[in-house]
Amino acid sequence: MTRDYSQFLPPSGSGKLPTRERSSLEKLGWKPFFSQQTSIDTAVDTQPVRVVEVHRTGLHALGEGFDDVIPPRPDATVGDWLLYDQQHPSNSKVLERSSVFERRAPGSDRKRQLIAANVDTVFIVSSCNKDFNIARLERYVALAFEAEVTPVILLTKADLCDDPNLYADEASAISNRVLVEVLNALGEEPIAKLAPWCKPRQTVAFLGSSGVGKSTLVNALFMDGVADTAAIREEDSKGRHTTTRRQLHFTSDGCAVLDTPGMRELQLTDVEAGIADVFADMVALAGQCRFADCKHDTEPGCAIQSALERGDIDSVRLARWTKLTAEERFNSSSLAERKSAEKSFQKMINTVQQKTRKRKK
Ligand SMILES: Nc1nc2c(ncn2[C@@H]2O[C@H](COP(=O)(O)OP(=O)(O)OP(=O)(O)O)[C@@H](O)[C@H]2O)c(=O)[nH]1
Ligand SMILES: [Mg+2]
Ligand SMILES: [Zn+2]
Repeated sequence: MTRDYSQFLPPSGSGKLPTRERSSLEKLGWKPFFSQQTSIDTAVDTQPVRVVEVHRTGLHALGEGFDDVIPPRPDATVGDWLLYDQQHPSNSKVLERSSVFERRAPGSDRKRQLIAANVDTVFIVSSCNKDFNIARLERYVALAFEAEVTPVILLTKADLCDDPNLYADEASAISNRVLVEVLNALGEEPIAKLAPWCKPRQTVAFLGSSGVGKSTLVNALFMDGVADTAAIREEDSKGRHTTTRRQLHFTSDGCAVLDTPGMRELQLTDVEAGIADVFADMVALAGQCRFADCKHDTEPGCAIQSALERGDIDSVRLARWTKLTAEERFNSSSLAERKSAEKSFQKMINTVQQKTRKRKK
């Protein structure tokens, strides 16, 4: 299969700006998309600042001659641009975002949690070891597709693995719209391999489990230890949650690099379109089922069941799609809807698991 990666490379015009020095705002990732939302007059009273770190007590923000902690607000996250009103901070305005990642927070309150805003490329990092999990990668890719952020899968620790291509092949099968790079994050290759996306005025983010090498890659881009790293547990390849908060770093030529703490769990919410993009073949088949509300179970005229019988689709992947879709629907519903859905959701999971078990036998 030939792949067209061109749509996922940053636009060619976003490279060097040879004729003039980049302003300090541009070095923080300021682009026409944001400047169109303000005017010179407005910017004088309320200067644009970018959130580079979220603390419990405030937002660390940078701007032109500005480096300060400003009052916290729940609707702003790392990567956001604010028109900061120094006199009345609560009047500051969060600018419309070019993209946003959010998830359903773990724990009992399960609120929506903003992960990051205004990201152009997300590096979904996993390792060629026990961390590798195709269902988890699919989740991250769905999240990126939903946010219309370019996903790139980075498989680290190739140097510790006998056959990294096995991992690369599996990851490449997720979607023909995602590029997969295999690398040794401690070696010489990261800068060259990530260069197509790490350009001036671009914001790139590293997401993935703890211990996969996100901070190691950040350090590689800076050729300097800007981020702490620590060894993983050998027996199960689990990391130690070394990075504890999301943090934007800026390269000298103005690429914003977001390091994030390893996520224990990525519960998707409001990413129906993103999931449909990852499982586009399944969605297309489902459209051919006789009944619009087909559960792809025992209904007559089910195109999914027919494809399964013909061996055109993989039952394990089908089970992942069914589970992810049901989970997303559940997470995106209101609390009241969720309570009533909880029972049927659990029942569905049990059925899927039973079926997968049977098919594997
Ligand atoms: N040999 C080898 N070691 C790597 C590679 N990538 C990361 N490591 C090591 O793996 C360990 C974990 O790397 P980190 O960069 O701290 O991982 P992280 O993803 O930032 O982890 P958290 O901050 O806990 O989320 C460190 O000891 C790194 O030196 C790689 O490609 N090859
Ligand atoms: Mg880290
Ligand atoms: Zn069906």
